[in-house]
Formats: sequence, C-alpha cells, structure tokens
Amino acid sequence: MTSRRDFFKFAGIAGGAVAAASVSKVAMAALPEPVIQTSAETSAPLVPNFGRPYNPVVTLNGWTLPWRMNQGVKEFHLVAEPVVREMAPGFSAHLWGYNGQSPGPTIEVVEGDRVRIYVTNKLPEHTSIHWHGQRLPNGMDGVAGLNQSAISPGKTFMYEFVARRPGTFMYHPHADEMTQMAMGMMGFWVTHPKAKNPLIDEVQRDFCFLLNAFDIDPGSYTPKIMTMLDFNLWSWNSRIFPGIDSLNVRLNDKVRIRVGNLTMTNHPIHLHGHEFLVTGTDGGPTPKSTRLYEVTTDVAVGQMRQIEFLADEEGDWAFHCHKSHHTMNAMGHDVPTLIGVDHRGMTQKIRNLIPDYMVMGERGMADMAEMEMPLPDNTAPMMTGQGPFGSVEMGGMFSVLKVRKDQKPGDYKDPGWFKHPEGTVAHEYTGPLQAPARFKSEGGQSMPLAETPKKQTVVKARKPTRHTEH
Ligand SMILES: [Cu+2]
Repeated sequence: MTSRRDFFKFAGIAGGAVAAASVSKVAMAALPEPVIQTSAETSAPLVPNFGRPYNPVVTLNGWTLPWRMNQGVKEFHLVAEPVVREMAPGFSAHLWGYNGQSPGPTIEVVEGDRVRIYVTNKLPEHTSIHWHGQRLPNGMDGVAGLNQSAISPGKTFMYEFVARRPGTFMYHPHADEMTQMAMGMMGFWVTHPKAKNPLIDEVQRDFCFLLNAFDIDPGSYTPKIMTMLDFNLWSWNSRIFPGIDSLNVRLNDKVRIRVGNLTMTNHPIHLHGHEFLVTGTDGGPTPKSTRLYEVTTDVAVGQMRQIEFLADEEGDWAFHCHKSHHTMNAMGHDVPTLIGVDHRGMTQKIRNLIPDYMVMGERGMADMAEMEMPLPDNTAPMMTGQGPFGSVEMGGMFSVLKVRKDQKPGDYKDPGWFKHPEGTVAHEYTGPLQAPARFKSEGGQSMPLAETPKKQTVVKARKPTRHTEH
C-alpha cells in the first residue's frame, strides 16, 4: 500500500500549502474507519455479510466501499482527496477522487436502508456531495450554497437519508463542480431492490462504470480543468483502453451493465454480437412496454443507462463508445489528414529538427499504431492494444465482453483470448479473382441538370485540423 503521505505530495495542484489539510485524530475516532484503495484493478464483488442480502455489482477497475452497521444505519466514510490514478499501465494521472481512487468507491445499499455517509474533505478547497438521482430530504441534496454550507478543507460533514427507490445512481461534488469533476471526483451508487420487483430481473453478472473524460497534455500529469469539449482522454472509470478490464461472463449468463455519464458530451455505447434491452434509466426501472432490442444506446450527459442481455454467443465481443474519436487516446488532435500523400523520407528529415514530429500515415492512421513513435514520458499510445491477431488500434472508451462456456459462476477472472472453432475466422481468399463487373443501370439523378458542368469536381474528405465538437 502506498503511504497516505504520498498522496499529499500531489495536493498542491490548485491550492499550494493548504493542501494537506489535517483532520484531528480525535475527530476521526468516532467515524467509521476510512477504507483506502490503492489499486486500479477490478475488485471482486463485495458480498454483504449482514443486512438484507443482494447480488452485488462489479465496478470495472473499481471497488465497493465497505460499511459498518450502527444501530440500524449503514454508515460509510468517503474521504475527498488528491489521488494518483493509473489510467493505463505506464500512464498515471494526478487527479482528485475519494478514498485513494478516481472514481471513488461504489456505494451499494438496499431499498429502504437508512444510510449515513461521512464526508471528510482533504482537498485544498471546499467541496460537497450531490447524490445524483436520489429521493431525499432537500437539505441532503448536496448543492453547496443552496442546500448546505460547503465542506471546508479539514472538515467532515454527515449526510443521512433513506434509499427510497431501487436503481442506478451517481455521486459527485456540487461545489466548484467544473474543477472537481474535471479532476475526477465522482462515484457510482447502486440501490438494490428489497424484494422481488416485477421490473427488475435477477442477473448472474452486474457490472457498472462511469463515463468520464480528461484533458491531459502528453507528458504531463494533471488535467486541464478549463477544457469544455476538446478532451483528449475518454475513459471508463478513469481508465483508457488497453487499461480497461474486460467483462468476463459465463455462456448463457444474464448480464446487466450500468453506465453513468459525467462527461460533457453524449456517448453511444455499442455492444457487439448481442442485442440488449435498456431496463433502467436515471428514473429507475423502465416500463416493459418501452423496452426495445438495440445494439447501441446513447448515454447523454448526466444520464444513467442500465442494459441487460443474455450472453449466449461465445467469443471476445468488442464493447465501446461508437464515437470513433472516443476510442483514441491523447494526440489524436491537430494531426493533418495525409491519406494519399507520399511523404516517405520527409518525416525523418523533419524529425532531425523536431524530435517528436509525427504525421498521420499516408494510408490512414493504422500506420501510426505500428510505427514506433517516440512517446513523451507518461502518456498512452493513441491507438494500441495487442489482440490475438495483431494491434486492435483502439484507445479510450473500449473494452471486451468475454463470453465463455467454461467460465465458473461468480468467477470474474480474465479467461484469455477466445479459441475460435475451426473454420469460423475470416481469412484470406486465395482462389481465382474475376475482373470487376460495373453496375450498368441507367439513371442516377433524380432530375436532369439544366447545364452539364464543364469540369468534374472531385472532393477529398479531410478531417479539419482543429475540431471543437466530438
Ligand atoms: Cu464517446
């Protein structure tokens, strides 16, 4: 375990010397002991050993916060603090989060539970927590200035309410929100139903993660908090591919995946090989009559979506955001499109002058995944990930659903790559090739032109060098 003092070293991001706000030992003694996580691995589900039983969730590259029972109240202790988050192997970011990680731990309770959450502020500035989507007394809603005083550095506040409705929720600060969310402060919350609910099916696997985004210059460690749209790291639970763990399930498991969006844009989340139903939103379980089979569902800003499907196709199925820029890591911006331009030899000459100079390949971007580009320290390659057949050429919001016959019930370990049955992999055709036959049908224009243009115009698609919208 990393020493807690190590975290304070990085606390000078915005506030300098006030960073290591001290919390007195006496004051902490009455609180539930804060549990700190230093690893970015996916933790095993936290099976409750008291209270009402439920089927716990698995947080991708995250964990569930243990609690204590105090006279019928479930007590949790969140510590808002600077953290170092490994976003992918070899790439760490200096973020703010809770209990050692960004996002913070997932909180799991049961419908009807009385919940008390102590929030200790070890940030260099004030904070608060808003319990996104919950029914609660107005004074517990966490909007600093509106519903409560902000929690000053070094102070601990108490929130208490009954988890009134089952569903998928999030928590995040509602004080200097722009800074604190851009720095990674957020977490997941799941309220399990207290009894059989006609709209909530039992599942064998229940995964959850938050969509978040950061703007961290290659070679640096701290996000730029003023960025509104032009983020360069699109992450799931502050992890980027190939740092996002796969979702490992057993063949014919019923699977639920809960996704919350705390970025500044929408993310069409797409699953290969299966159709799913959206069984829940911010407002709770969806009425059955509204459920459609889909393979992509858009998760807008501030929304939560809960999808369910039967994992009845074995294999390694891609699961990702369908915005292609969101499956890229840093440095995807400001690279001119050079498809069709022969610049062989030129790159090396320029690199003699500008060592980090990099251009897009003349045949597309795939070249870049293979080119051994010199990377500055502490960044992730733009597109990477070695699969069984070569580079996956992905980054950002991308993972793999692994469906296996021999995955044990309750086992979340990575089973390795899928072994395809003989003759079921696309492969090169080596037989004779016919000359192409052109399609010769008449027509092609809905209306004849008044005048035939003298010169044919041919347009080449070119990505703008500076884009502001994803
Ligand atoms: Cu996206």
